[in-house]
Amino acid sequence: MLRSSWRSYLNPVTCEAMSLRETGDCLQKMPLQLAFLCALFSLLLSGPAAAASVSQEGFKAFLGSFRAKAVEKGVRPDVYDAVTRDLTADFSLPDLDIPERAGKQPGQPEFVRTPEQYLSAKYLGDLAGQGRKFYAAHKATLDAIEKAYGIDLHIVLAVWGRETAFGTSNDSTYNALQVLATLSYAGNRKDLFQKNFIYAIRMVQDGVIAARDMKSSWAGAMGLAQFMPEDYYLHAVDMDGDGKKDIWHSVPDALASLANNLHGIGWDRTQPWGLEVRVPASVDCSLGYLDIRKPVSEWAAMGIAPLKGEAFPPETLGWQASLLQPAGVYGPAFLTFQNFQAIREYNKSDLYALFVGDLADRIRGGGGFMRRWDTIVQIPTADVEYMQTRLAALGLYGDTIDGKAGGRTRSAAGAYQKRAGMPQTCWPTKELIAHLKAQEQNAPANVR
Ligand SMILES: [Ca+2]
Repeated sequence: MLRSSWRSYLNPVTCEAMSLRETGDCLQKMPLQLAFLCALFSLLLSGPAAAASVSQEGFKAFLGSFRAKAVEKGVRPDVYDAVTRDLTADFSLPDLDIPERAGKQPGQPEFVRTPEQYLSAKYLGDLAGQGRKFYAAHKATLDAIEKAYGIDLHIVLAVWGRETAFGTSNDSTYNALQVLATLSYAGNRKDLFQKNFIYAIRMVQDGVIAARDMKSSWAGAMGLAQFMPEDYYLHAVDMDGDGKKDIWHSVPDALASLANNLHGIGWDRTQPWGLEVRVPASVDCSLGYLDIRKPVSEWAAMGIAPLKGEAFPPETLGWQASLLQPAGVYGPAFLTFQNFQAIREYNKSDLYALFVGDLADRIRGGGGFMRRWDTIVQIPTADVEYMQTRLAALGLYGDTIDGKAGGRTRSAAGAYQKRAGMPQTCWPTKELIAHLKAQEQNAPANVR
């Protein structure tokens, strides 16, 4: 889906668990191999040649050469010229592909947020309170939206709460045209931003909004629902009937646009997103990965049981479910169903989907996790990357080296622990890192 591809557009490089509002944190880090390649590249180019890579003059030249492409996509030449005449590049933006910066990467954060921090019970509780008030204030609109788009309005509200705290914190301090033009010229994902730069100019041309009023996030996301210009053309709707699709000021328009965007994600109204469960120590935690799906009855046969109630309700036994342990054995565990996958279609992150699912439950009056998070001794990001690199070398891990303990990483850690006869945690621990280091020392050269 276009939306999810945007939401998670950086995931292959750096960020497994991230929404638009979190990209700033995430972008501070760059994979070691990439940083190394960039540094090597800079060295090869040696000095002045590399340093001349981006400039305001270069930006102007880019705008000149990009004109034909924009016109080919339906932008009128006079509109293009008017919009770009006084544009300057903003080289202070994150995520720019600038060789000068490669040698001076600020480095990665030493630690990433733990699941407990990401899923802060206090923040979720506060947002749920806002969400309930919001629901009461806009009940008629929300009911109409639910009817029109067939998506659970609590999920729509929860996504909105997650993205912008119900429109109260959307960080729109930039101008969309300036940031999209800059990222089109010097960003790490030029294709994505060039497409949206053209859509942004189209918005001016179509009279949607004046160029000076196109306030956005640093990445060009606009309005109450933080839509990219392309999202606007694909999903924006006029819910309040004033003839305009106003995602900036109209709550009904913004909410309906979001619901329209979520419409295609495959929500099953007969199922919850998941259930919190207890997992006996005998269960191999490396099975706790989204791609491993089994009927609830099979999980139950392993001794997994719901935390609320004695046993799984009979109607759930045939549902396909995945085991999710966001902090390995050190915190709450869940069986997740199809709707969890649906939320991940919007943003491919387990923690994001868990946040949205729980927030929706809390707005509905339930939610919250029963099992507490254990205190986790945080492993530095560099050590998690080392672990991922070693697990990859050992054939246990095939995903990005990103220093984050995502589902594949946790599962691979558990698989290694099982193979090594260690207690399974499915979470990076000092003991696991030490074991991997010793293993590397002792291994024959061909498996290092
Ligand atoms: Ca409207």
